[in-house]
Amino acid sequence: MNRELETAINAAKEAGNIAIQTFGELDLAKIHPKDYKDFVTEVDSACEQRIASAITSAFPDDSMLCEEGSTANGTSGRKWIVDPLDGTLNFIHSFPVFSISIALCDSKNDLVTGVVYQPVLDELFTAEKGKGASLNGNPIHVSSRNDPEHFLIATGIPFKEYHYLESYVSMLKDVIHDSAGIRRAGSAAIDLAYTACGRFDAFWEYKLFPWDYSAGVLLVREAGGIVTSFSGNGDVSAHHSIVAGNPVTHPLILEKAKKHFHEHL
Ligand code: 2AM
Ligand code: CA
Repeated sequence: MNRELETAINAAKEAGNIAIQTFGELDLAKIHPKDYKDFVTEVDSACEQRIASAITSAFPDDSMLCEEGSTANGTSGRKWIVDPLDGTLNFIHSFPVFSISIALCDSKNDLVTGVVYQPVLDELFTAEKGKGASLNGNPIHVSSRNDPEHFLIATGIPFKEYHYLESYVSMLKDVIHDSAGIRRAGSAAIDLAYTACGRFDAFWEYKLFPWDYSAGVLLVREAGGIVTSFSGNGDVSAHHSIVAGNPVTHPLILEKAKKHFHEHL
């Protein structure tokens, strides 16, 4: 294991421990509105501080982008992308689905390291470019399901921007017909990690941020899956839209994304 992955794992576990200590007992005073229907808690900030200081002390020349505003402008050309708590609304409501997501891009902007940690289950998903993906040290692969009747598909439901709601609902109807069930877990990093290990057969969501998806995108790709934007581009940063799946489900969901979201792409 290289030093980058080791640093990311240690930071994610430390942040996970901070989150677990408050989970289920969060004081209302510690929740602050960030934006319309978007919240940040003092736990998000404490996790972010811990991760940011671990990364900057190990790699002082690297840049960093964190959801809650911590930044570093290093000279190495490499960039860490951090979501200290993905699934904050779940965390606030004591719904035990949230994660810590840490990714590293190299100087060519390629994802090279990804860690998603789900502290409630002590599940650590890791990936290194070209070396595969693992869950708690054991190799993982995307599902091999190829029959829509068996597909369990994850998504993120729009929660504050409504101009694409009709497109989303028509796509949802379409996917309902071609799957056994749909799940909305509330943490995109977990949706992608679960797609990487085959629990979910695919995942789609429109309008995410790099900290929500970067580590998870590497996990899915290193687990043998395919990830693109809704327009089929491997560079998902164009619309921050994600379609992830195995070699059978990805094209199926991508076709529906193109059909229903064409006016937004
Ligand atoms: P966050 O908890 O880090 O903000 C998927 O829908 C993503 O949107 C989640 O990973 C979540 O990341 C973010 N999000 C922000 N506000 C949300 C809300 N009100 N409901 C659902 N997801 C929200
Ligand atoms: Ca977050």
